[in-house]
Amino acid sequence: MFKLPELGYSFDALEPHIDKETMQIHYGKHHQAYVDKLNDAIVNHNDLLDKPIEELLTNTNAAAENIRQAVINNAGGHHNHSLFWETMRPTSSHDSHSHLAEALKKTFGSLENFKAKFTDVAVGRFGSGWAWLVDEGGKLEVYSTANQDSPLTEGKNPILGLDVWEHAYYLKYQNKRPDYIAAFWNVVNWDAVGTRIT
Ligand code: MN3
Repeated sequence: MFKLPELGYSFDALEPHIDKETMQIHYGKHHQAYVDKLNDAIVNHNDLLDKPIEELLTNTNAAAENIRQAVINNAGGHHNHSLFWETMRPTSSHDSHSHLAEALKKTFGSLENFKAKFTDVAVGRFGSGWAWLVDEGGKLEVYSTANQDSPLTEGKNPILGLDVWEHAYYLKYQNKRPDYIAAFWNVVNWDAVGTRIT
């Protein structure tokens, strides 16, 4: 059965950009609920129980029709959030800006251009969803998905993701999604993102 991954830092480690209470609820309630609902959906499906989460998402047709949407939603929710926690690091730590900076510069012209494009996509996602930097066969791309839909289901490898559901920012930022996105850049773990490039 699936379970919550270790967070790797304390709930207040991303303050003041991502507040402690949001982290407690987001990780402990929202992410936990995706894990629980995923386990509930597949409990009687032995063929799915052994599969890694990535495989559930790359081949959603392997799930029986009556549980398929639950798998898409909750395996997506579990994988997206697991990646999200690892995409951030405590405000006290620093990163080395490795080969990722070069790749972003090559694709988007500059890091600032990349951030601007990503921000546009994140602000523009109507309703709930995620903004992504994906690696598709060595080609970097920015786009967004609705709900908990995973880029893996579309054959794209997510290397940086930002949750733009209101539950990710409403307590601190209320309706000001752009302020939350701007704050996010202060806690991005560029080293972790860089290791995900294939
Ligand atoms: Mn969330």
